[in-house]
Amino acid sequence: MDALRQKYIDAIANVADEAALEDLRVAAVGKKGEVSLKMRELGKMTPEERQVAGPKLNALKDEINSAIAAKKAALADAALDERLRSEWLDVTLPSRTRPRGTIHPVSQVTEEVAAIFADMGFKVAEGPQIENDWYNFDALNIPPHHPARQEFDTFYMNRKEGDNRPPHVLRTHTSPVQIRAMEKTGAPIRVIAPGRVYRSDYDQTHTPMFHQVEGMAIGKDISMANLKWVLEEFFAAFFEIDGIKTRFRASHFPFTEPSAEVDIQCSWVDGQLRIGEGDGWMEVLGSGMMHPKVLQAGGIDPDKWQGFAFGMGIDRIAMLKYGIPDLRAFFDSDLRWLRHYGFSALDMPTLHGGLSG
Ligand code: 2NL
Repeated sequence: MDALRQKYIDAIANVADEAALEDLRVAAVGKKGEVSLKMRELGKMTPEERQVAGPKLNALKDEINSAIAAKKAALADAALDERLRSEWLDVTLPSRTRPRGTIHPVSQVTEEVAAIFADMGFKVAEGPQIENDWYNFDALNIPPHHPARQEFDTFYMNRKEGDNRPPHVLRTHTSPVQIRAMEKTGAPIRVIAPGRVYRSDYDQTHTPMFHQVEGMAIGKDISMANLKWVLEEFFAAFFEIDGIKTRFRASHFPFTEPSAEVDIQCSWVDGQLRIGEGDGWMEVLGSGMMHPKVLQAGGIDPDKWQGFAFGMGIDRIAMLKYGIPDLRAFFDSDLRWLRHYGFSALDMPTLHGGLSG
């Protein structure tokens, strides 16, 4: 029995892992283990022999079991120590930089414009970028073969061979959105329509896709005076200059009568543009009273209702406000440019919070 004891106590001490330890346990005190077999032999002994051997065998079994339990705990401790040694983490390292996007100046300015006009009761209307020629042209008092159609450098969509219907177009302005808004809600109505527009034109100051915001207000007695107040209120809020001066110059658009182009006060100092001071003027907007035919096209009776409308380039006023020199860089998706001119996603423009930080 001493030999058995020595054999297993030594083996347990020298075991390398938990699997080998379990094999040892089975070999010693498992059902058919050596100690268990010895216990079975107790039955063949005389009572006197059994009285001596029984307690000894039980003690041996207990001793082996506790040696196994102790070894098991020691192996688990060693495994944990090894993990603690090998799996370390330097909590003083700077965290990995997470890629962070920025809000494009066009998106930022669109939100600013929407916030300012919302404060004056205008809702935002949206519509398709692919239009039919009725919404893009006819409804705006630009009939087929009218020379104004050529002025817009329109992108036309392809029709199937043999399909002679007039082609769809990429909208050249957001006016069709306003026609659709008139059809949908009727008068009175106050909306702005910001969004992408397309013209086949590419040079220093033109890109084939750009952004426009149009707006209109229709009521019983809406006049040019209301137009002037709304626009001056807009420019003062947008450029954050109280009492900014505007100049209305007579002009012509097919969809408005009378029509006016609007300039804002500015000056050039050391080759730098300053908005809202000096005696220079910068053209920023086209506007007028809605042409009766256009009201009619939108399903609104021009004998009962009248209104003003205006349109301006979002990219252009973004350049003016944020001092961005090159229009074409707007659409290059250059990450350095986007990080430099972009806005934080948390920097949402609101009137009460200041338009932007
Ligand atoms: C410009 C000129 C303008 C409008 C757009 C408009 C829309 C409807 C009816 C009447 Cl539905 N007018 N829009 C009016 C005047 C000028 O834009 O130079 N935009 C950059």
